[in-house]
Amino acid sequence: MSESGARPRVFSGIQPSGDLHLGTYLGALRQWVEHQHERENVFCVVDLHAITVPEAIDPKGLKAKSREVAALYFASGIDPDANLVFVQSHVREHAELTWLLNCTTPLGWLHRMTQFKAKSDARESVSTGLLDYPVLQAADILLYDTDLVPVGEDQVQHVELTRDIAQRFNHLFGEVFTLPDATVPPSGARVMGFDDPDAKMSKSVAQERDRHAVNLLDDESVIKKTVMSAVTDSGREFRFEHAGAGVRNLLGVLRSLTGESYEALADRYEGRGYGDLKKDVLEAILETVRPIRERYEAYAADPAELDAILARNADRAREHAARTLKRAQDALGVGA
Ligand code: ATP
Ligand code: LTN
Repeated sequence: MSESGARPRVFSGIQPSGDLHLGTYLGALRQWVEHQHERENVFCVVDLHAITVPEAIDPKGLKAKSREVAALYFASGIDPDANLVFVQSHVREHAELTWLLNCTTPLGWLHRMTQFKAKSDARESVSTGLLDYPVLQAADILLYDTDLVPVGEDQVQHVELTRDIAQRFNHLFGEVFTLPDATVPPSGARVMGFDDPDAKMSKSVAQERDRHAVNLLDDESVIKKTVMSAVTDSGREFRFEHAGAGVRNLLGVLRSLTGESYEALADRYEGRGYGDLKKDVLEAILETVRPIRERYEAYAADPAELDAILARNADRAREHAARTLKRAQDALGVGA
């Protein structure tokens, strides 16, 4: 449990590597918001993770993107007075603990990460940072004595690796780190691409393909085109277990947005066409993103205020991070 003993401590983050989409909202942001007042939360914009791929390195654009992602955290309902929200690179301790953990983590563990395999297979040349990415993620989590890490399904392996890294360190050098657990939402943990329901909806793919994702800041006309052109088969099956991947994805999104069960949805659409399902998915998405977009505009209109909030929070985060880093340094015999 966290230092206070009362509320579990939470850490999670999203990379400023593109536009936040429905998958990021349902898999991560919404569960952060739902439980924010029961927990002590640290929500980070993980820009050091973003630069593990060269296309994210953009001196002017990346800082703006980090601000945009922070504003979207608040616009999605994260209360700025009740949570710590900051940009990862503003707290140097993240990079520094990563080095210490690099030196105590077996290289073979990193080669087993499925996300590294997927991302590196798609590239001719890969940075050292891309392989080391899960160690930076472990540093993020461990610096704040985190109990819970709310993420989508694709990140569970990284959180399990974080536990292994912490356990090994504690075993070899003394009890320094709290062991975290991943939490995955009951629905929406894996939203698939609307243009390719066999692959996870992803920010990077969305940059290349127009109809892949619904982005939280897309215009309504764009969202309409994306949802109405979602790939389905030509059948009429609405029972989740029997439907094709595209229809299962639409049913999953609708269930996640409305809270209705798959049985209720199958009954409702029986004898109807997939066009009706798409219209309802569209309506549910628009109702969700409209208020987010409105609140986002308010934050975007005052970048100086946003920067001030992020700077204050980074100062507070640094205090906690520095204490943990000191414990790790002392355990290894480095540092002043
Ligand atoms: P990239 O394509 O740049 O790797 P991404 O779209 O996968 O990005 P991340 O920043 O890696 O997004 O993920 C942020 C959070 O959102 C993580 O907790 C992740 O598990 C969750 N998430 C991302 N995509 C989805 C998805 N399609 N369905 C459910 N959760 C998702
Ligand atoms: N790797 C994660 C982003 C991330 C993260 C974290 C999530 C970086 N550090 C710590 C949870 C906890 C991703 O790509 N979604």
